[in-house]
Amino acid sequence: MMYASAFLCFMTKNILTILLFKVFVVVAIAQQGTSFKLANVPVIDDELTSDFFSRNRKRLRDTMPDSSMVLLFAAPQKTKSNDIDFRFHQDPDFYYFTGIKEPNSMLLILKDSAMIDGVFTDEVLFVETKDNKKEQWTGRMLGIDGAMDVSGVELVQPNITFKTLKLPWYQVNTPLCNKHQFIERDDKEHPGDLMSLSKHFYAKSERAGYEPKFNEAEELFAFLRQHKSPEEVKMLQKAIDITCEAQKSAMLAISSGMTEYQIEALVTYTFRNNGAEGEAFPSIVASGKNGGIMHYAQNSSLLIPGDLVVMDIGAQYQGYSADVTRTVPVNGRFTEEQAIVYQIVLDAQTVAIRYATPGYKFWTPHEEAFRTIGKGLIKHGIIENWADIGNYFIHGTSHYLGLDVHDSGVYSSLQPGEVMTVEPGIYIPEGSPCDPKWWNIFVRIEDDILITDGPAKVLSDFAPKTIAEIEKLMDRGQANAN
Ligand SMILES: [Mn+2]
Repeated sequence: MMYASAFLCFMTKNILTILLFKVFVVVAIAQQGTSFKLANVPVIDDELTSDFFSRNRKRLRDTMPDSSMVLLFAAPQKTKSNDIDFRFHQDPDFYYFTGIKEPNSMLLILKDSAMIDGVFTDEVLFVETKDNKKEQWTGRMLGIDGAMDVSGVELVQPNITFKTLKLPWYQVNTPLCNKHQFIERDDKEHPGDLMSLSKHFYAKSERAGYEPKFNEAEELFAFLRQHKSPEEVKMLQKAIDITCEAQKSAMLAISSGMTEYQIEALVTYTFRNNGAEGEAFPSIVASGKNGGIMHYAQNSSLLIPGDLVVMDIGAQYQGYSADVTRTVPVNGRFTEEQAIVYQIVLDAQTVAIRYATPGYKFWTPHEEAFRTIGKGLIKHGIIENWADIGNYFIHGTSHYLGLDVHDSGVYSSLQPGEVMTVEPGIYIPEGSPCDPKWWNIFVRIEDDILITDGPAKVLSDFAPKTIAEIEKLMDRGQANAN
C-alpha cells in the first residue's frame, strides 16, 4: 500500500512538475531580466582516469590482510514497477575501485599475485560482453576493451566465465566481499548476471571451506574512501558549485503563492542544466511546518508569507554528491524570532567549523555546535535546562561526503583531505514547552567543508548564508518579480 501510493504521488508530482516546468523556468529567468537559453552547454571533460582507480586498488591491496582476496560486486538493477527500472546507480565501492558504471560486473583483488587463467596477476575484472541487440535497447556497453581502458585492469573477462574460474585457494584463506544483500533479480537465462556471480562465489568459497565476510571488507573500503584525493575534491567542488547555484536561483525565485515543487523543479533544472547527473538524494523543499520533517520529500505545499523554507539539496556530479542546506523566509524578510533562532544556528555552525581541524575528533564540531545551541536557547528562554537541548536539536552535526551523501568513513580524528558536512539545526514544533511565538520555527544551515592543515575550507560558501546576505539577494528577486 505504501509503495503504491508513494508511486502514484510520485507520478502525479512528476506530471505537475513537467507541466509547470517550462512556464516556470521561462518566468523565473524572465524575472531575472536575462534571456532564456539552454545553449550554454557545460563541458564535462573531467572524468576520473584509470590512474585514479588503479591507485585505489593498490591502496586496497596494501591494507588487505595477508592471504586474503576481495570480491566487489556491482550494484543490482532495481525495478521501479512492472518492467521499468530505476536509472542505474553503481555501487560506490565498486565504482571507487573500477570506474565501471555497468551492472553484472565484478572485481576480484588478490593480496598476492597468482595464476588466473594462465595469467600471473593480482586483479581480474568481469564484465558483460558487448551485445549489439542489447545495446539497441539499453545503451552502449564498454565491452572487454572499454572496461580495460576505464579501469586500468589488464585482465578483463566476460562475466559468464567466472562460473568455471579456479580461485587460488592454495594461497587464500580470507575471502572478503562487499555487501550485496540487495540482489533481487535472477535472470535464469543469464549465467553471468549478478545473482549467478554471487552464487558461484559463495559456492566456491563453501567448497574451499570458507565463509565470505563483508564487515571486514566494508571497513577497509571506509578507511580508504574517508580520505579524498585532489581529483575527488575537484568533483565534489563541482557538485557543490552547482548546488550553490541552485540555492541562489531558488532564493531569487521564491515568493508567496509559489509551491515547494516549483522550487524543486528549479533546483533539478539547475542541476541538469549545469551537467550534473541529477540529484544525489530527493530534494527537500520544506516550508512552514514541513521544516520539522527531516526527510520531507513530498514538496507539495504552497509557500505562505511569514513561513521559512528549509532547502536541503545536493547535486551529483561524476558520482560525487553535494549536500547544502539553506533556510530562507518566503517573503524575503526574517521575523524577529526567526532571525534570533537563525542566528543561534549560524553561530553554532561557525563554532563547529572552527573545530573542524586536524587533531580534533570527528565528533568535536558536533559537541561545540551542541553547546552553542544550548547557550542560545537558554539565553532566549526557549529552554531552561541543558538536558532539553536535544528536544530542539535532534540530529548530529556532521557526516562524511563523497560518492555517497552519507559517505563511508571510520569516524576517527580529523585528517587533511576529508570532506564532511556541518549542519546544525533548531526545530521547534507547535505545542513545544516554550513561548508560542517560537513555534513552527525550523532552521538548518549546512555547508560542505574540506579538512586542511589549517582552518577548514568551506567549499559551499558561494551560497548566501548570513541574514543580511539572504535578505539582500531575496530583495533583488522580489523586486524583479514586481
Ligand atoms: Mn547532510
